[in-house]
Amino acid sequence: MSEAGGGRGCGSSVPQRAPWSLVAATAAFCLVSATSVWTAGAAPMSREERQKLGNQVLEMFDHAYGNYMEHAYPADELMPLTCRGRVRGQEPSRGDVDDALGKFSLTLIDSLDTLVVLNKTKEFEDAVRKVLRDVNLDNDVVVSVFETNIRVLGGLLGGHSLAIMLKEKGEYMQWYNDELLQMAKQLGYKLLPAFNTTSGLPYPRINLKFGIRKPEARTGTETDTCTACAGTLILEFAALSRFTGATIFEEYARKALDFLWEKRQRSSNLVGVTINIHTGDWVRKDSGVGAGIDSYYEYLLKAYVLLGDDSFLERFNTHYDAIMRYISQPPLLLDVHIHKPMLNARTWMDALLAFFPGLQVLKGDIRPAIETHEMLYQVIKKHNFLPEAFTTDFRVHWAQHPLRPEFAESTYFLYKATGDPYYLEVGKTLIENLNKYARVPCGFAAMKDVRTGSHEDRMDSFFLAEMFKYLYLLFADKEDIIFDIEDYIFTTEAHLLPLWLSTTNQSISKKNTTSDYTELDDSNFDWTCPNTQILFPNDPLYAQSIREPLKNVVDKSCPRGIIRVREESFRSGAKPPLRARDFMATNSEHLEILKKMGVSLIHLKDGRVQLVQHAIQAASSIDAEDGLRFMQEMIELSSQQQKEQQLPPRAVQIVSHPFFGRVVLTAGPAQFGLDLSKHKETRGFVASSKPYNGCSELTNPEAVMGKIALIQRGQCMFAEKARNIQNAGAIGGIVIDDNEGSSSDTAPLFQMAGDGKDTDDIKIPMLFLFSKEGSIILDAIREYEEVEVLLSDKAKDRDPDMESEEQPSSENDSQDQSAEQITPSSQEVDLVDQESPEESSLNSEPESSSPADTDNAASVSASEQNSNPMENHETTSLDGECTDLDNQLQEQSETEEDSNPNVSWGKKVQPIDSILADWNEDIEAFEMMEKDEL
Ligand code: DMJ
Repeated sequence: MSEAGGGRGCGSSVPQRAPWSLVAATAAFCLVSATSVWTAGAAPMSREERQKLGNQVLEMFDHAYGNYMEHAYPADELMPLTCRGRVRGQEPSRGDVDDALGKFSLTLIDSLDTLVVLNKTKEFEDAVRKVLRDVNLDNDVVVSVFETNIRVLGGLLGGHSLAIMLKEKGEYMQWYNDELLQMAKQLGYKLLPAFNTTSGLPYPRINLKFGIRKPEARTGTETDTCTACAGTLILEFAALSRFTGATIFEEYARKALDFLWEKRQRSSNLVGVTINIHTGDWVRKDSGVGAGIDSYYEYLLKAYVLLGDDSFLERFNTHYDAIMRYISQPPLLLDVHIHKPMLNARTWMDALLAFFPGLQVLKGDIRPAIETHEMLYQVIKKHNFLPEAFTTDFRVHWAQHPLRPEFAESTYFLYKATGDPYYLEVGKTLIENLNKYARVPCGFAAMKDVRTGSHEDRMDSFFLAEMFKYLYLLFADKEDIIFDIEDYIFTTEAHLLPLWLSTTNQSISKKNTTSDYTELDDSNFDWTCPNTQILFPNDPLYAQSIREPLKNVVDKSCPRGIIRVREESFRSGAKPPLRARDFMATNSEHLEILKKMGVSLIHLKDGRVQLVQHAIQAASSIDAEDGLRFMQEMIELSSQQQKEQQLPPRAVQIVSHPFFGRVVLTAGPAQFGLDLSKHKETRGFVASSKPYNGCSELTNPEAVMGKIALIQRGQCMFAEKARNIQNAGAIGGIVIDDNEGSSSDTAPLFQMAGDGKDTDDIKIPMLFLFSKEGSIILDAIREYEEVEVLLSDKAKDRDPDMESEEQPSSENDSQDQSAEQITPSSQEVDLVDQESPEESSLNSEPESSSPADTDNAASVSASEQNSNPMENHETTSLDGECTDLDNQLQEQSETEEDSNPNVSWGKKVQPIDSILADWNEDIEAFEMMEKDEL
């Protein structure tokens, strides 16, 4: 590793070459010889094993890239379950996520520099030729400015950077004449109209052909953008300017950054998630380091590294100080309000923040990086992947996982910083999980639900741009890479830009830059570039000693005490504030505390209680703030509970050749028949019923006997179909949506309801698949005839045995059937088979209704019998032990189901619905109040 002598961060004068010359190997600079001092702790990994893992990464990359090139190219992305390209407009819209797709062979461009890092120079040369030959940047398609910048502009620039490096070496790319750079410049000019705002913040979207605001453009009416969207341009734009000499790009990106800096909340030094691009007002005033903000911070620090401009470091350090003061609650990183930074804005974290430990390594703040990374790793160990969001007590909040690379990125940087082989083992686990759970015959599929192991037909381009780079580099030695990685900086999409750009075409670097600072606050440099002696006081077990106290933080998590520990100690001596989850309406002490906080309890005529807060009635401003937080926690708690009470989806896993369990489809459950969450899975070959709609006695009972019958949705009740296939001897049924093109990727799942009568006679399990997932099975039958599936609540782990397993009998079903109880749940249900899925959504978010409280007070309603919504969960004992929350939630939902035994025609039996409606009103009232206050 290079020491980057003369690095600005350690206090020398203005850099002659690169300000920090590590960066691609980030921590190397600050933590020079950590790897060489390693002597104890986790067992060192032999060179042989590291090479083996590196080769495994190469093989996985070939599987992902090869399938993309064979089955999807020139489309933007591969759909790994249906093994074809995702072409925008030809698939049901997935909303914003599709804005990354510009019909410009996104995955190929995003993969360019990965090919070089992985030593696939020949393939790189071919790929560059294909980009030059096939890619059109002038499509009539509206794309995200942010995504196009980081993935396409970044991809082209990364490709160019390594193309010129290879050319200089004299073997490959000898024909190359800056063609990728010319494309990048063309794209840069296409993005510039987005900056035509008075603020200088870019519009979030642009039409590649028509720009913005012309009628043909179909975009330009947006008023808001996310902070990361406006603040993640400087590396690519500055590189483009410096490579080409066209200064306009760097100027525009700087202007946007200057504006964001001006708009930071001055007392907290934090920024919100969303900003109005015309007025500069914060639209969302919550602030964290994950979704919506993440790479804004990343680019401030990296802009300093790449461009050597002190003002970026100063800004970063100011924000970092605020992050560590308010958002960092080690090992957690929790969003807060920018105006009230002591107030948590959420009780959950998103997966994007997993990049932050890596950035902390670059900053040189290793301890919290180790802590947060360890916490994240434990969440991964629990769920195999990092769910998109998880709660402060580490339960799943959003269950999907689109193969994000952020955790691998942080793992790589922490390994570079500490040399601790523990991080190699972490990387090994990531590789194993990807192969075990995400690998499908045609690539790697995103996880739709980490709990069930079901897949989404999606392989995002960042998986190739980032994941394979970081994993390969983790196990590589210097000599395994054909160039010096330390001469480059990673963009947020892991594209490589050469550090020599810092001294090229510098003319614009000072122009138009607003900075409040003339002098740097040198004390910040202590943080920025810590002395290795301090970080590793000759202690090779340094990282381990930080991880040790966190060893069981996830398993032993208990909600109480995790949130805001810092705040509680901050008021040492004082009684900790009342938490919403502890509140009991019958506890007189609690009522007294409520009063002090300005919260009053109103008994409504219908038997419910309502909580209303008037800050002005609080005993003190601290009590008022506690009250505000209490109300907010109540609201969070309620919406969290709603989510937890939703019945999780089920899984249909294809286990026969050549799938061997690799394809897992998300299925909706039924309110009748065998409950797969309580019983073992059902496994069997599939057969189509005749008639296919299953609405009358089957004419092909011999074909479905002992098998899992496929039935088409429509014409009659779900229960009727189930009875008909059961009578024909089927051991299970899969209803396939007749709505062509429907998919669980785009439509919310629902439960199949009974027919309003007694359905105890239905003993077999029934699952619902949308048409796209259903056609994966139908296609498989066409191709392989014999297709065996497993119906379960969670996909079975794949192992080599699955490939050789005999077809099991369905004996488990017959044993279980007698014990089967129909448990109508309090979920939204699809009562009528012909109803459209959208009308009855299992996952739909509550709609807001008009504010109930004209006093601008926050109000919260709950059923009186359940005035402590978490009462059933509150099992934290005094000595800090917790019982298993998941089990309790399960128990709770079972109790609720039992007390709600009837599901009847045309009526959603959901007392919870009315409660929810009240809560929604209250949320809005609460938000209004907050707005007024601010
Ligand atoms: C990538 O496209 C980039 O890393 C971006 O900054 C946010 N995260 C995605 C992958 O998760």
